[in-house]
Amino acid sequence: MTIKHKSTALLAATLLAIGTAVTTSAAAQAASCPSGQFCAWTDADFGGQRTNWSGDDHDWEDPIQDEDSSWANHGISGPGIKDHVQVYENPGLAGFGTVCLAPGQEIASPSGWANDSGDSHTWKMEC
Ligand SMILES: [Ca+2]
Ligand SMILES: [Ca+2]
Repeated sequence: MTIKHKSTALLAATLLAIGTAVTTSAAAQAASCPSGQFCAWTDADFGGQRTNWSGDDHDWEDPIQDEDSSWANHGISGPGIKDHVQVYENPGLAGFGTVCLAPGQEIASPSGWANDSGDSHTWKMEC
């Protein structure tokens, strides 16, 4: 009886450990971006170097300037809150918009010329 309990506890602990490992691994694959912030990475699939902002930035700097290849909007959403993020190809919110992310949206790989184009971004009400 005691042995059975022990082995059940051991099994449960093992499953728990496996579950934790899987969760950690999955989290590493998805976008790791602080709550309330907009994040951009120099590589696709949220790889390379990350830059993150809570507000606007009208003049991106190294390493993200013209190197952005994946993006995540982890901004706080709610009525009357600017919770969308628009990225522009030039500093000062100028030129073409490259990517625009709804709240919670993550873009793992760039489409076409949006890759390595960003120079500024702003939070806005909608895309
Ligand atoms: Ca890049
Ligand atoms: Ca640019």
